[in-house]
Amino acid sequence: MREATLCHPLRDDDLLFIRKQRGPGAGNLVAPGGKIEDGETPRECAVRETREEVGLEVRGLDKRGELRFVFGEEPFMFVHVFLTRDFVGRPQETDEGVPRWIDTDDLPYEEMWDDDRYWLPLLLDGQQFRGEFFFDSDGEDVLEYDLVTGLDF
Ligand code: 8DG
Repeated sequence: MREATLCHPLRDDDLLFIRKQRGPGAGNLVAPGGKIEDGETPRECAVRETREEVGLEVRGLDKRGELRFVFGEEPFMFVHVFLTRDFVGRPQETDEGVPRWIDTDDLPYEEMWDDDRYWLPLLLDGQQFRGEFFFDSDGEDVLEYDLVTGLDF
């Protein structure tokens, strides 16, 4: 299964998102992140993708989650989820899109992947989690999921 990362910068009560421009999930609001390259650790990937996609230099990362996605019968992606409050720079527009800080009390889940509504509240609540999400074969809707908390990454 392909492995990828998500890196959620948190500034006071705001999380940083960009609107994904291409590929699966295009049009969704997502955190910076992407596929892990050969020889790269998940943390290195999260730092690189955040630099490339929004121009922030991440200094410290908290690993908060591991998510496994299945589309129909097909494994789609395994994603390491990080949170960071420790970064320098200002988010900048890149080819990946226009970055946007969004108040965590008012997150527009309807503009995100269908699974995010289940685990983003755990991330914001300081929890660590592992989840498995079974989507329809188009990768549009979550049909079933299993989410456990109380982990220590
Ligand atoms: P590319 O060079 O292949 O175009 O892009 P990349 O940036 O390396 O990879 P990508 O296709 O954008 O990587 C997938 C990203 O999408 C990765 O950050 C993980 C994220 N992602 C999923 N599924 C879900 C999901 O259900 N929710 C959220 N929030 N993010 C997801 O793959």
